[in-house]
Amino acid sequence: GDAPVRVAVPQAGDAGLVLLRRVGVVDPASLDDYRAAGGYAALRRAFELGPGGVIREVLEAGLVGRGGAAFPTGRKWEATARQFDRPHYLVCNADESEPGTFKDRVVMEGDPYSLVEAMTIAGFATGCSRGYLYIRGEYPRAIRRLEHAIATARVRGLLGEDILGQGFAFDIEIRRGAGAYICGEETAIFNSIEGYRGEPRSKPPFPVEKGLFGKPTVVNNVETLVNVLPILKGGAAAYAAVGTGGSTGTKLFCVSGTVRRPGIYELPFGATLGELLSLAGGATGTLRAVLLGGAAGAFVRGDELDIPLTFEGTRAAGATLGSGVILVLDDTVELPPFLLRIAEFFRDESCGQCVPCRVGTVRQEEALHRLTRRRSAGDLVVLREVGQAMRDASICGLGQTAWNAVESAIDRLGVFAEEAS
Ligand code: L3W
Ligand code: SF4
Repeated sequence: GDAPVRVAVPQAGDAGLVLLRRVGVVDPASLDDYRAAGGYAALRRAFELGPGGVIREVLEAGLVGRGGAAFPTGRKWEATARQFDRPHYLVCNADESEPGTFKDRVVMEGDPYSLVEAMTIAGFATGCSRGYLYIRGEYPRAIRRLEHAIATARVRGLLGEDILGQGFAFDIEIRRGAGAYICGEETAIFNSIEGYRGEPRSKPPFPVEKGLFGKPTVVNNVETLVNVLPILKGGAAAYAAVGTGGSTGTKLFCVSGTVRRPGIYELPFGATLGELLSLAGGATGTLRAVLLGGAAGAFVRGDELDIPLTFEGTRAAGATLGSGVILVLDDTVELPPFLLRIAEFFRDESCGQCVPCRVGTVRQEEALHRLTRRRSAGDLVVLREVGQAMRDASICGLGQTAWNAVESAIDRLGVFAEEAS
């Protein structure tokens, strides 16, 4: 809908804020405000460094993708930049559809020029003259603000044929999604932009070699791209000094569920789950569990609050940071219907292209339906076998992760435990 997202930033106005520092402070419609608050200094720095220098900074900063998979951004940029096949394309993945994820929306609504500037830098570094901003259609306010920002940047010489008189040509086109979760998968975006059904393609080849229109393509999430601004402004070393060795910089966390102060929190990587929950005021009742990483993620128990919120820390704890979802469940939440809702979501959003996922998501939902009514050890076996088949044999991340949350609820939270005996 068009309702504003509440941004709960306890340290608003703090020097600690990096990505959200302008959100709620500048007028998102004003390019002058954006420039007065440091906007376009990073693009100027990019022109000084040259494309290779920008990629080096991004590599040295240790930036990894914020869409959930944490792939090194600099490696992706380097791999695209060196492709001889032309043209190269840039795609910004703003199809923010992971349940419980609303961070990119806050950036796009509150600081739209930051994304325009960051996309321009990414295009410059990787040899693209055209960028597509693929945004979910359910974000009308973000779309309006980005349209305005792109049009203004064009008029002011910050997009177009000769950006800032540097001889670099780049422009951005907005494409809206139409409500399908699968269109957040990078190769489904390509099909959607090209006018085909939003179905994922098999990888490899990776987009860096054959992406949009079969050409070398960089695909980055909104949050990933805006991180390039502080990297260029402060330098890679200063950026990498924040966070941990494996997860540098700050992260936007989407805190929701039965929690006192839901919203977006920006913290350096390395804070623990417990520290973030304290900032958010704690669970409204007695904490039962937290779903980390969204519907494709995993549950952790209420007594596992010392998990560090880093990619490596959550992985070591058998969970995932994903796109930064922290969905809090207190003891008033009944878990079986919650799991059923997740299973319905995946069944509904499966594109149906491959059998393990098309059939597996239906079987998973059916088994959960039966388990919520009458517990049976046989249905737990069905769930596990179907889940493993989806994980091993699905084409894309949707099918591969559709069993993660259910599995963790069974193994970690002991849901349906009495039937396992
Ligand atoms: C070049 C190679 N590029 C991989 C690229 C690849 C892609 C990126 C990650 O997302 C995740 C899942 C959930 N040469 C490469 C290469 N790449 N190897 O790196 O690739 P991949 O395949 O690991 O993941 P993915 O399919 O892009 C799946 C997470 O998404 N998820 C979903 C979140 C949804 C949102 C949202 O709504 N905004 O983010 C939920 O957690 O964790 O790991 O670009 O091309 N050798
Ligand atoms: Fe489609 Fe599911 Fe196969 Fe992905 S795993 S291609 S969503 S059917």
